Amino acid sequence: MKIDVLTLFPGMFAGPLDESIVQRARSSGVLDLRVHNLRDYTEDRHKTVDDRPFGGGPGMLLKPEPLFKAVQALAGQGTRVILLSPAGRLFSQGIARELAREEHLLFICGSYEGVDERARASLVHDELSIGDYVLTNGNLPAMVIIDAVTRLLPGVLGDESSSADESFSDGLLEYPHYTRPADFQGMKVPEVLLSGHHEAIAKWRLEQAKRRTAERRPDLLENKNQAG
Ligand code: 4HQ
Repeated sequence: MKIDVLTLFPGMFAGPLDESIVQRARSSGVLDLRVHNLRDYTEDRHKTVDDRPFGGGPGMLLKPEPLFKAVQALAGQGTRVILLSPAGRLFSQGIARELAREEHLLFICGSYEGVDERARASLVHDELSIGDYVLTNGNLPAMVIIDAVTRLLPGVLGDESSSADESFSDGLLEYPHYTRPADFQGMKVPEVLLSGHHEAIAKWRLEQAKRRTAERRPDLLENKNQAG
């Protein structure tokens, strides 16, 4: 998969996407990730990317010209252009699965108050939000989505940690996990997990996952068939 990112702060992406599983996906060639500075697509002497809103009001907006130029340069036929915005569809595991099937994603990370409406309407296929709170820009949301999508790409996760166990408990919260020692300061690991009885273990885990979900996130049980 190819992912391009358009941002005013390319430095924010060094670190989170240079470590761990995402880095492995990149070195193995499964993910081709490129971060671009929107300022490189300006044509004026001052490299202006933002301006004040017509009609007044607080903050600044990303100007249309650099956005049009950048998207024209970076997007092709098979590109899905995504804008990060609190006004977007709420990102979910289902959307992560959808995006993992695309060949090319282009993320536009807005800053300040957002982007000029003409750029949004003409260039953007999909607006996504990572939650109902206000961040300083779209960089962290883009990184969150890239992370969630990358781990779904074929060959990125090993067999052990992969989707098999995830689909078994699809839409449920995780069951409780234990590692050694079997007795830590008198706190014991549930007997069934030490039994070697795989069927009983699977049954116990599913029950625990359902109980936790009912207690903590009953909304997940109600939406189970729609959301995924
Ligand atoms: N912002 N989910 C404002 C977000 C956000 C979110 C990104 C802040 C866009 C202009 N994006 N800028 N929450 O709060 O995606």
